[in-house]
Amino acid sequence: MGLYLGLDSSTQSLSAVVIDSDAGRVVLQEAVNFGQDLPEYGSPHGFLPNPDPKLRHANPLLWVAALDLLFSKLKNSGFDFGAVRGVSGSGQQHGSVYLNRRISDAPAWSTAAPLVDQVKPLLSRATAPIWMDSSTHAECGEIAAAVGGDSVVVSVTGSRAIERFTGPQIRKFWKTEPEAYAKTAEITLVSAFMASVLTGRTSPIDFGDGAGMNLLDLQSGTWSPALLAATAPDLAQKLPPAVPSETRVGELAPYFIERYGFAAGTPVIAFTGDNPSSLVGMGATEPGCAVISLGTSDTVFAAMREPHTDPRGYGHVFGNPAGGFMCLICFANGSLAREEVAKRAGLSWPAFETAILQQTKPGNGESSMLPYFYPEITPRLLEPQLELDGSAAFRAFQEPAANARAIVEAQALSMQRHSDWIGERPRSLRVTGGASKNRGILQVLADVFDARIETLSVSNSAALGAALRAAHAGTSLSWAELYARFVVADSNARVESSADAVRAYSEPRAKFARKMQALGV
Ligand code: XUL
Repeated sequence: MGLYLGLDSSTQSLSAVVIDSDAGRVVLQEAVNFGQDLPEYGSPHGFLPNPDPKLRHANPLLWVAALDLLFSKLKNSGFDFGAVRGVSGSGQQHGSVYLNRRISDAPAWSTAAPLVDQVKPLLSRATAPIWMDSSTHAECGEIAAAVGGDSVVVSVTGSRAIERFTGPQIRKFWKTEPEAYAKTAEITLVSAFMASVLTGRTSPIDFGDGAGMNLLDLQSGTWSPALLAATAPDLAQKLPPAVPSETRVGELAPYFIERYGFAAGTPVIAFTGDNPSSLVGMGATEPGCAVISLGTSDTVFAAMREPHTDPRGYGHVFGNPAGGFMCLICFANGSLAREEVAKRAGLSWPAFETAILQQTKPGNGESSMLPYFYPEITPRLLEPQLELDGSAAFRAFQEPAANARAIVEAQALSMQRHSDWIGERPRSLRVTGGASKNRGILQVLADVFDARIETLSVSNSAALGAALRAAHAGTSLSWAELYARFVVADSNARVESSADAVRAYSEPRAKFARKMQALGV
């Protein structure tokens, strides 16, 4: 039996998926929800509440505590860690962790104390800026100016200087806390941090997640000296090396073997970003298949034939964990914005689905919404922009069904508009993430994109992708063989577009485009 464990450390939870590569079976799925299961960290949505919507940091110790909690849950349920042949994982992208010692130089984890108590003294910065942070506008401008403009940043790193990306965040840390920066021996990503904790050694950063830092030269696969210099002093010494995603970065530390019963020598494959990992989990590492992931952030991504960049400057090019590149567009107003509408309109989640499917029509009459409850990444809006067009009741969130449809239509129109540069019009889209269970949302996506929507039987595609990456490294199975076993379309959840509905979106699409033009984005 060949069991492979995939972990996904995302914004709101840490999940595990275990697959049996021989039997072609998902053996278990388990998760720890940061807000519900670890309330002592005061992070109901996984990050530290801050009245300034531009500031979004998380406590990295929460992620470490979640790892022990998740493994304890699995152990208590009788799971045999000794049968696991390999581990890999993914993390929310761009977030960075700052350590006063390289993890490789820290004492080996002792089984006498919880992991979190041993990691705490290693932090040179108590909090980690995460992908939702948009407080580094000035630093983005400084970095771009230092290297000759945003066009240079795009051509080297695949993205222009972006507020949530790690380089601008590192620069802000250096500018605002120079002493703490000087004491920092290691700066790593959430993904590589989790791999480092598991191996007890500094883990390299993979090309998939490393490309989300504004520091990696995509062509050479090494840190760009010009961008390092433009970001902060002595940065080269503080970053782990960048490596291909299939790299074996070490083996599980004795702590995990003694405490949970993993086999000695269990290999750990480089962790990557949650989106690159989802590309694998959705079986989409070959061009021609686009994915929409509906999570805390909504993302649209696809493998790329040739790396090319978004002329509007919002999209990104990352490493594809199976080799080559992928493109990605990220929307910050994803599930938290949908939840906000549900809350303001007084709708339960099932009612939100019924509202779209049964109580409203494509195009939503005259009711529409600019859906930016929070600063937005795509289009780049540093201030929230919430605007409702329609009756007074609609504007006051007192037409719950129309309010629900309005946010979902606005999100879908935005996804379509801002993914047009990918250049391939997909006939079918694979949709994943928590909200992909909502058929109302799937129907709107089908009609706006005029495409068939498919969902897969495992909903945590990032953790599944991690398990598949561990299995790919540990067996002779090809990607195609692994996909045939594990990437199974849910035949009950296929949604087709309807010609009438497709037509109904031509005016809302034009109206949405006018709104974007008026905002200058
Ligand atoms: C991608 C991005 C988000 C996070 C969410 O660029 O910022 O999708 O990866 O975890």
